[in-house]
Amino acid sequence: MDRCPQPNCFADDDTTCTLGHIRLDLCPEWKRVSGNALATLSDAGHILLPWSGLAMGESDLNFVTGRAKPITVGIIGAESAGKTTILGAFYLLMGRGTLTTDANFFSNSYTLAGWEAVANSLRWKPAQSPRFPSHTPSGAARAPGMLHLAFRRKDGALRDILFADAPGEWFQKWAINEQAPDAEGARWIARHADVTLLIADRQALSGPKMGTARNEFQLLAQRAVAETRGRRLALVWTKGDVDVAPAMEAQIRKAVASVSSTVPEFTVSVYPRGDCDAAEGFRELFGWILSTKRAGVDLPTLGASSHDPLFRFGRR
Ligand SMILES: Nc1nc2c(ncn2[C@@H]2O[C@H](COP(=O)(O)OP(=O)(O)O)[C@@H](O)[C@H]2O)c(=O)[nH]1
Ligand SMILES: [Mg+2]
Repeated sequence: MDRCPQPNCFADDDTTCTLGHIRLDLCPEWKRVSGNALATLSDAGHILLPWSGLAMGESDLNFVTGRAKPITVGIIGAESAGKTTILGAFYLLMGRGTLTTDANFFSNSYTLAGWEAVANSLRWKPAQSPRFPSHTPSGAARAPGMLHLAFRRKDGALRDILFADAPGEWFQKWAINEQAPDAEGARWIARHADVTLLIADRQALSGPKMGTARNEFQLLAQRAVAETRGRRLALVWTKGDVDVAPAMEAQIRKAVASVSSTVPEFTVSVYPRGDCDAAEGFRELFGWILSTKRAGVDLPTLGASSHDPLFRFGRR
């Protein structure tokens, strides 16, 4: 079958059935259109979940956005720059209870299966050392897969965070041509990200193709910086265990400096460096992400203006 007729159903892409059926052969809608008439009352006892736990697409976001507007984190970087590894490391540290301090407790996640898929290969298992996550495929999907985490602060307030993990190919196309038809996902991230992590891959910036890697980073930084327009941006060096020439580091910093001279910098690595625990870099980065505050809406006092709200607030 080509498409489930339910609006916003992506079951035929092996992702989320909008009615919550994990097994498609139990979905009455699916059976109806696929000509299998056996679907009926026998399914009534099944408990349905409205989501699958896998990474979310744009139309699943109402589970999260109905509660409060989440903070969306866009991870922008070239292919194999270490983007998915950052997410896997966050999840493993969270599982050990060491990602955040007492000021922010893990509360819930709508995408635990998605997190597992990312982090599973990074785990130590009996008779097998960890591997890196498999390549994030660009495939046919046009929007990024979103991973969700929610934290509760000491004062009881909840904070939802969405991480957009996208394949590097999208960003490379977007850096060259902002309007590239197959860079829709990169444009989505640039438009929605409250926090942008711009990834500088130390391995690429010191390897045999370091010149190309630098040029690509400069293009990507230029585009990302132009799009941030006052939103938070950090420079994140991945593969911190790899040495990079100081002159190259300076060129990378210069490429992001046009936004402000105080772009925060973080270095992460899955290997320990000197006395420094490998987890520390990831914790620092996560702490910075969690410190993001939503700009409050500044409501004018009543009677201050008789204009239509459109002229007071504009339209965003
Ligand atoms: N040396 C080193 N290599 C890393 C590190 N993190 C990731 N890598 C390498 O980078 C590759 C790509 O990582 P991945 O997270 O899939 O990159 P993505 O394409 O940006 O999501 C991995 O397969 C590893 O070989 C690190 O901390 N140190
Ligand atoms: Mg990836």
